Amino acid sequence: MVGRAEYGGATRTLPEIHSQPDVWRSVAGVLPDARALGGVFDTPPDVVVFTGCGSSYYLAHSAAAVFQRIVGVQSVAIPSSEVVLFPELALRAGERTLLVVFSRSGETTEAVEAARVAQQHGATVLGIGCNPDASMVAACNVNIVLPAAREESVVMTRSFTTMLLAIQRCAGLVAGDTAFLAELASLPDRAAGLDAGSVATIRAIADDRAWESIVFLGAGPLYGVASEASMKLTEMSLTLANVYRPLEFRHGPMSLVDDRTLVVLLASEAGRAHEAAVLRDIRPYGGRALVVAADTTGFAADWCVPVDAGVGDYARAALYLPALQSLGCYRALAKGMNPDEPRHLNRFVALDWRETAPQASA
Ligand code: F1P
Repeated sequence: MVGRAEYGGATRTLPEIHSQPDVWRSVAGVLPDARALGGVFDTPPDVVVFTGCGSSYYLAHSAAAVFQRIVGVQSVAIPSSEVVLFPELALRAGERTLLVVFSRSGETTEAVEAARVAQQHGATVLGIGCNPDASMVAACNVNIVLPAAREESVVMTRSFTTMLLAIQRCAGLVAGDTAFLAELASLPDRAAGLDAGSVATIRAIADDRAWESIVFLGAGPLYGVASEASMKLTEMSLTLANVYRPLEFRHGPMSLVDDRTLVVLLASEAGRAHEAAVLRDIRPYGGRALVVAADTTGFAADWCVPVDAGVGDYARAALYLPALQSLGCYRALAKGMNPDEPRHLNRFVALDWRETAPQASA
């Protein structure tokens, strides 16, 4: 076990980040074939609603993009609180709906309640989490549990990417897409974001006090991953972080850019030329840029971190996170904070709804 000194004080979070490629290898054992899906896709749903809270909601965004592309079924991402408070926006009568709820702990009140509400509305519910004994397990029709991905740290790192790989594998199994399944199987060996050169780049950015706020840009299947990267900077280092789809940035948020801004582009292959143009448009306003891409050439960026080019946009999403999770961790350490103990946060949010539940109508 590497000592505290080598990780500059992050005794739990950094080793958990670095452990991701090995933990990803556990997914195929949990989901050996389509039978592990418990029949939830035997009758194809009309729509798949992905849901969760916090990081697990951002995971739902990437999951919905992957599922719609690989399976071809209409897929959307909705926060669990919205499923509970506005079920009519998530669960339409007469539609065969599958609700997929992500929750590392399986104890987040809104997530467990969303599963219960969905069942009450006739939906089938698939739970994906890391705790086999959680309340969520009983609230779902079928569960996929990944205990090897659980962290000791408060913030989610390997649990996020491992649950993402699990739902990606589900999509490949449902679609019978052997090429996509092969791409996923190759990911642990492609997690190049952890090589020494990338870590050195990330540490240099984290130590650079010329920037204060940060903007993440990600499109398609990368928007959820970009949202998660933004949340890591917020949770671990208390950095003001925003996230947008790249081409949305010109439509207002561009006014944010000044010489204290760091823009991080998670570049896709599909949108590469347009995304590169956004970075070029940003540079005259000051600020620095990091591009994370399969091919980092041709971008107007101060720093580049490569991710493996050997798989497509829909398989590659998880590869962007080890480097960006590390940025949040090292930024916290550079600011004299402990990323293992983020301010005001717990491992999950448990609410006592006995006091705030809508009063039963007279
Ligand atoms: C959801 C969550 C985390 C967040 C914090 C509080 O947890 O919002 O995303 O980082 O730990 O809980 P879970 O439902 O995935 O267990």
